[in-house]
Amino acid sequence: MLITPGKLLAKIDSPEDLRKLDRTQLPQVCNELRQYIIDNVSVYGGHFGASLGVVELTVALHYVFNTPDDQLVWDVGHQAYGHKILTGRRDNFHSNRTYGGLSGFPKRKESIYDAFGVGHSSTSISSALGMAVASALQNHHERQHIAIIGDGAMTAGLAFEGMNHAGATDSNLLIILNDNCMAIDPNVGALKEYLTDITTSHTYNKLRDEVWNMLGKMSNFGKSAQEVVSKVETMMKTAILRQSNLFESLGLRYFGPIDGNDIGHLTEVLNDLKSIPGPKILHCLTVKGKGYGPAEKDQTKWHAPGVFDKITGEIKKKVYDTPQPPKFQDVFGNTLVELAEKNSKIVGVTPAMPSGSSLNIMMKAMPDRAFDVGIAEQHAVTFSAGMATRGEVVYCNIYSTFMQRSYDQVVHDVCMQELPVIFCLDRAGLVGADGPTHHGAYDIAFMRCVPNMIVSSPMNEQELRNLMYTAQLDIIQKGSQAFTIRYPRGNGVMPQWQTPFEEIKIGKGRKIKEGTDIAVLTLGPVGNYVVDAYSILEKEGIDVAHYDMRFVKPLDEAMLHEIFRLHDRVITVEDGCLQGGFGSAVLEFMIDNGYNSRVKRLGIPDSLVEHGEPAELHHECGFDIEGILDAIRSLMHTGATVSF
Ligand SMILES: Cc1ncc(C[n+]2csc(CCOP(=O)(O)OP(=O)(O)O)c2C)c(N)n1
Repeated sequence: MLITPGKLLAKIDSPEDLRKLDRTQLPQVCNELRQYIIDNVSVYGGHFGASLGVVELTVALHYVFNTPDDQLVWDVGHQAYGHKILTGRRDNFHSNRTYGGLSGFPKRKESIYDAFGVGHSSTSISSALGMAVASALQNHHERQHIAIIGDGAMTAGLAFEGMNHAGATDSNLLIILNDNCMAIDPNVGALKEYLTDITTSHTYNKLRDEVWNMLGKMSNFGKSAQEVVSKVETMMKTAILRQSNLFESLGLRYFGPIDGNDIGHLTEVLNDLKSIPGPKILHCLTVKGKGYGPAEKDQTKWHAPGVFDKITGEIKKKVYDTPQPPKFQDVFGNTLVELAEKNSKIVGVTPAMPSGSSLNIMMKAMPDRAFDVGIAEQHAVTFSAGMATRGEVVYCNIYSTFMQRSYDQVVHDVCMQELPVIFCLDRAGLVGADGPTHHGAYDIAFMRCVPNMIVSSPMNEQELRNLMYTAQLDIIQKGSQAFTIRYPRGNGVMPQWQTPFEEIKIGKGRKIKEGTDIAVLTLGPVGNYVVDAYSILEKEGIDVAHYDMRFVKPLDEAMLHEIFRLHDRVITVEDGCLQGGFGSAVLEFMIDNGYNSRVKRLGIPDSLVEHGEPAELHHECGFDIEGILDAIRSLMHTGATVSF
């Protein structure tokens, strides 16, 4: 479907074209950009509310600053659609997030305007500071470095580490705090309260108006810039510091709050700030979903709504005649409440993903026992560890990819202290359209090498429930090991998923199918591909044995002895990295025990897998049905035993 940009937007092939326009034309550019985002996302899907909220900021930044020489660093990057459209990617924007198309996030390989690749939050301040320091070292003192960070992303420790460093330098760094009071769900924590206080403070606002009036009068700072700055500072310091401005106390000059959806004022202010040296922060208030009614009203739902009817605001969902399997995340959310009803020690933790993880079900049912700690994965893990020391049974739910942030906390604060925290890793494996920054590729490898850690993955909803049930039984019985349960994004395979709880013996796999020709060992839902391949293999006269191993640590050694005794051809399948993953664990067992079967491992290769539909990506990596069939056929046609 052809989406036509408005008159002005159609002529903007790069920010240079934008900068040729008259200031008075900018409101129209904003309208057209907003409309183009609505037109595209309604048809092709993607992130939505965040990009609408920063339309004015995006236009103002590219209008005022000399991009790409000046460095714009978007935090998280889910709000950068307008930036992509203004920087030469307008006509290809329909391919956003599709296989072979544009990435949904800024990406260095994609454009020189994407100063830093993102996807995970709170990296913008540190990376922009690094650029600013490098520019100074290279004598590019005129270059500007701008980090655009949301109030949600600002809650992470990394953002504070960046500010702590920046405030002690004289770097040419401008932090734009895009404050819309939202993360994906409403933002949480004391910082949020602080930002609201500073926004509504009467004294502060009066002073701010005076300051901006004064700045407004100075059309060109020129040589008087220093003088103005010091006057501004004196005024700010006397009044703002009296209120102990957090950012000022970290050594950043604080400006704002201003209306970040007012393009006229924004361009003036940014222009003024260009002449003010040193690290500084501009606090902008914006509305997530700005300009599209339904998205302004229900900001969580419209964070990434999927395709929708832009006229009625109806989000289009596929309609089915028969009951469909639930999402794994909902099985997690509902099962946790069921377990917590029986065991008052059970609590839930999420770092800023209540709706993404479905912990919001428990937050609603048991608000005192479910915690959203903000975008703070490291804290989420250590906080869980602290609760575990006092006997709480903690289900800490973190997306596999974001767990990478908290690895030291897993090692140092949980496993070394023999604390039994239960980690539920959602979005494990290839996630699809979000691409490489979000694929949960590495967790099997990085979790299985840590002592005092159990690592498991359910093949279906029933196994997820039973693993969740088993994890808390294990704590009650032993209580000294962490327990990881990894499961993917999206739906399972069992419409009737609310089965009675059954304990799964830790480290026990299950043989799903006997067979004599070849053994296929799977971990997690990829096992369903193998089940779907049975009938094709049968027709081809290949008798496959299939084992759902369930645990990668501890491995089911008895089962593996049986497998290697009976089979000289073995295939392992996992939705995780091949380096150090499940297949590697099976190989280690084989070598350590003196077997020498021919083993083929299927999984994520040692290269970045880009974005696309999960089925496309599984196919690319060779572990969809077709890939598994090919591997089985080719192994059947090679000599079996390897000679060493
Ligand atoms: C480390 C990390 N944790 C969690 C996420 C998931 N996530 C994506 S956007 C988002 C909310 C960001 O809020 P904010 O920075 O305020 O931006 P807004 O969407 O409000 O514009 C979250 C939690 C992430 N991208 N990175």
